[in-house]
Amino acid sequence: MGLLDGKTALVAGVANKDSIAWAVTMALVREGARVALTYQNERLEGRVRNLAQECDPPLPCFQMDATIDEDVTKAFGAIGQEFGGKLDMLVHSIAFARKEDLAGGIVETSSEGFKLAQEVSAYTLISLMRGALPLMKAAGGGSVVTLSYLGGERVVPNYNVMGICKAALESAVRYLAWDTGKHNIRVNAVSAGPIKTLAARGISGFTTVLDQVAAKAPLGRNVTQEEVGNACLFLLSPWASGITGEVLYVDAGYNIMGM
Ligand code: NAD
Ligand code: 0WE
Repeated sequence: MGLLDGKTALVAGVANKDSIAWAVTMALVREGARVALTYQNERLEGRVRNLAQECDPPLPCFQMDATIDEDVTKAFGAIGQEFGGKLDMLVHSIAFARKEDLAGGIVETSSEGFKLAQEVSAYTLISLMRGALPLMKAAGGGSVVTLSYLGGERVVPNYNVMGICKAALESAVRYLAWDTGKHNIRVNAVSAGPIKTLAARGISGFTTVLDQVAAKAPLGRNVTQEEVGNACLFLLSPWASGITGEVLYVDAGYNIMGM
């Protein structure tokens, strides 16, 4: 008996086995959910399909660049087919900014770099929810989770334009929660502590960020993808039926500290 037996989920944002989205997928599968994955492009297809094949039964995978409306429409069409027109859960685990915008002065941020980061990292939550809405209405409701980071509300040096994106994302969570609550859809964010994933590998000084958290957090360590996955599972599950528009910290307690 799983917590999510018979429920359906779409997870967007798996790049490899280190992805937070993959840890969420594993938690959902463990609890009996039927999970479909979307991958950004052909470059990631092989890796994502290999991971999906390791599951029993293998997970269906669909290509979707979340910034391309046609991809989103097609992917949700395919997911509707796969799951009999109903979707209970959606996971948005997508972010991107140009590398040059994740270092140096925020004053130097170009309009193009800003727009790109906002479109990919914040607007896509809205696009994906638009795609999911008819399927969640058909299911009688749903639950949506996105991934955020403390840099959206406090200054984390070099997080820069991504911090502004996460502030927009967390605000979008509240507005979307308000907008879709009437359909029994809940929308929440998990604010994760730093984790060494593909998205973190490109960042110089990331090891310093990890060490700072381990030194200052109440738990005296960093968090794992699995811990973030389990918190997402909770918010997606009926145990969180009274929670919407919320940001839940999974950061070993780091955010509570004043020094
Ligand atoms: P990751 O690189 O594994 O995941 C990022 C994903 O975004 C990739 O799968 C990539 O394909 C996808 N993506 C980017 N642009 C896309 C587009 N146009 N269309 C579709 N997909 C696109 O790294 P991750 O650390 O697992 O990141 C997942 C989420 O977690 C991000 O929102 C990130 O900001 C957030 N987060 C990460 C950390 C961390 O320290 N790793 C901490 C807090 C929050
Ligand atoms: O959200 C993120 C990182 C997202 C990200 C990562 C990259 C690296 C490769 C977005 N765009 C890109 N673009 C690339 O070209 N995190 C929460 C992880 C992260 O990134 C930081 C952090 C933390 C934590 C950057 C500076 C300081 C701390």
